[in-house]
Amino acid sequence: MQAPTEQQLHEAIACFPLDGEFLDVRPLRRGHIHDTVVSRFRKGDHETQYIHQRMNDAVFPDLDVLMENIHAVSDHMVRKHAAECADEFEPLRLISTGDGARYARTESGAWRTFVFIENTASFDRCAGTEQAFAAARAFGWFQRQLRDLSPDRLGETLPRFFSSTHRFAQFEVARAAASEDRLASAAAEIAFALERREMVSVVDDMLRSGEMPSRVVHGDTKLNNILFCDTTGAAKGIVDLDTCMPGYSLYDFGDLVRFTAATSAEDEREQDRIGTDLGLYRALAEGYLSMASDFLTPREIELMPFAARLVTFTIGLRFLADHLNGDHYFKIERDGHNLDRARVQFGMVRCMEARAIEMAC
Ligand code: GN1
Ligand code: MG
Repeated sequence: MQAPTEQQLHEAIACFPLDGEFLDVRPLRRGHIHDTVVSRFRKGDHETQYIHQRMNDAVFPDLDVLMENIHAVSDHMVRKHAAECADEFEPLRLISTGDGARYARTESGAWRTFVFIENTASFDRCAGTEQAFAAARAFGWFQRQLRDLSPDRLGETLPRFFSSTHRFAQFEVARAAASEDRLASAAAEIAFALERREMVSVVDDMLRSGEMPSRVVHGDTKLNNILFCDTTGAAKGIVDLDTCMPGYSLYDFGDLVRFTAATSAEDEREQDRIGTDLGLYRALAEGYLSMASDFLTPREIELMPFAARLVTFTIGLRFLADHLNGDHYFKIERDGHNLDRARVQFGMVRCMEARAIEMAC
């Protein structure tokens, strides 16, 4: 899809009842899925910024369900925040269109708008254990706020999104249909994945038997989905509610470790930089438990290190499957980009396997 023109941006923004005089709009590079821009409005001396996103309906074919989920989560958190008068974290506020819809359909695509949380920044790499603790505490807070929102209230926007068994099956389908070239390029990663087939059913089996509770989760707990205060460095809020769906709490913890405790970028090409930092892992576990220890079950707490391996492996499988499929899902910036991403995830899994004893809580 082509980048929106200036005029298309204006048309999209005009669908939302935003107060004040429009000043400007700039692109924001964020995520692998949607197109994101930020607008500025002025009223008197006060400036407000808004996030506008053109949604990718190839990834999210049912935008109505997606936006109902996001509205349910945002609304629940905004109401709780107001009732608690707590100000450590800010909920993400969704703005309806002038007609009261959750999003706007325009000629250039489907657009939604959020209030920008001011004086904050996001980071692609973790600065140290203090930031890791704050990041995990923020996601612990997020799950805590949602612990009384029944998973039945949310639709499964992306069916079986969190299921590792499903992701393994998708990888198998991609492998069966892949070109000789792609198979050859990924031979080592394919072998790595096949050797770990057994781990993928562990959580799915526990969810089915009721041993693991189903909960509303964030579903994409990368460090760069947290907004940190520019002045104090404290975590202020969480963005990207796309994958808020019924899932299991440890998915969020595992994905957080995958990204934040990584010793390299998600798409690192230098093999010897890839790994998981144990000090960051511990800070993440402590930060998460500082908010979540009283509502997680003992079994969930015990499985935290396993979840870190499982989720990292599962997202590696998704990158690998997309490479084998010819790169249709994740945006890429170079040939072999998804294979590089898969290699990083699998390198981290290998590292965590070797340190499983040290990672136990
Ligand atoms: C995608 O677009 P982004 O970066 O927010 C993906 C996540 C993956 C992530 C890997 C809807 O998220 O599931 O973990 O890339 N989102 C979707 O970086 O598939
Ligand atoms: Mg996301």
